[in-house]
Amino acid sequence: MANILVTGGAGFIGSNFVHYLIGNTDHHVTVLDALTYAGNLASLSDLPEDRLTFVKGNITDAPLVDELFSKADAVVHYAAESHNDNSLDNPRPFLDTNIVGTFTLLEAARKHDTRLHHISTDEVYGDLELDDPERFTESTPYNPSSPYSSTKAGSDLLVRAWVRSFGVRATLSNCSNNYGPYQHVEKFIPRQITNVIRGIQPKLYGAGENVRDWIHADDHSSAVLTILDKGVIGETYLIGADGEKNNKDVIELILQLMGQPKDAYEHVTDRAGHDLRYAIDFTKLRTELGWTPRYGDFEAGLAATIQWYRDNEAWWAPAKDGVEAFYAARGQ
Ligand code: NAD
Ligand code: TDX
Repeated sequence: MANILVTGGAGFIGSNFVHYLIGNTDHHVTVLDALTYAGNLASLSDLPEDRLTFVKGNITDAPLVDELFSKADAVVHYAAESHNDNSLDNPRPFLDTNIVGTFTLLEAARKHDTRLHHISTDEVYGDLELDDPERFTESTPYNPSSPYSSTKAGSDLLVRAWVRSFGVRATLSNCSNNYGPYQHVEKFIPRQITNVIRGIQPKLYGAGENVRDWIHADDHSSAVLTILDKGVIGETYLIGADGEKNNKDVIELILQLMGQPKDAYEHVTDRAGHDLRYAIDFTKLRTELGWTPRYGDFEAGLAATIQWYRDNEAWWAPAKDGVEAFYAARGQ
């Protein structure tokens, strides 16, 4: 049994990973999370207390990070400011958390020789044309578009530099768009599901041709655990599940699964600098570490996610009005 420190474990993907770790290993989990607007302790409330220690704190707090690293066998780093639209509104917290926060963890990993896995995104590679036959691979050049993705790219480069310069034992992964339970209502899929539940028209940015490569959060978790167990230090692994879909098709599928006419949505102001298409080639993870995704059926996964939001209104309702007011002020 090991003590795994999970930063950002009260957020969307982090909390799914904590559930996955507790359900599939005998590790003890320590969560370090600042409980920003995006963190929610209720996402961890059904877990056994003897398996989980929660620490409310900031990843930029060097003494706290140092103390937690001294007691951790491995660290998985999810904590981030994660929403592109927020980064267009107020970039500063993205630099503080994503850049300075990652730097703070790297210094602690260096001091304690702690195994670290850094979670990142396919957005560091920029975007692809709709008809481009290529997909992102581990050797695609970095070309981020937004304040969010540029700070994630910066954090990745810090990790690579600390591996090379100081011998820090780190791996990296860059994953495509996740969906599943516990995702904040600011994000595309939960926003539209909760709009329908509330009787608000779903909102599609621009024409909705933009393509995202969807993966279930549990598949992301199993891939991260595989990399933590078998990944080669210093290596980057792309995580995806062959889930490319355009936003218009996803919104229509949500409406159909929720018993609404499939055109019952509105087009709103497009995102500034909106990336057109992301697509992941995860051959390296499949062939070198033997990982494969288990959630092949997007429609079934989406239906289960819709049911989760129907069953857990108390989890998302407190954030809903504020999120819609933020978007309304932006014409979105
Ligand atoms: P999220 O916004 O839902 O959760 C982020 C969590 O980090 C929250 O619990 C928040 O309280 C915490 N946090 C933020 N700043 C902190 C700080 N300074 N100190 C401590 N805790 C802090 O994000 P998410 O969607 O779960 O994303 C998690 C990670 O996965 C991020 O690194 C993100 O870049 C990456 N990622 C996300 C996706 C996706 O589709 N959501 C895809 C690929 C990669
Ligand atoms: O109301 C909306 N309408 C809409 O059309 C919202 C909120 C979004 N969109 C579009 C924008 C994107 O093309 O849907 C797509 C998905 O949007 P988001 O959920 O904001 O995700 P995205 O910007 O693709 O980034 C996500 O995946 C990669 C995560 O938020 C990032 O943290 C991750 O790195």
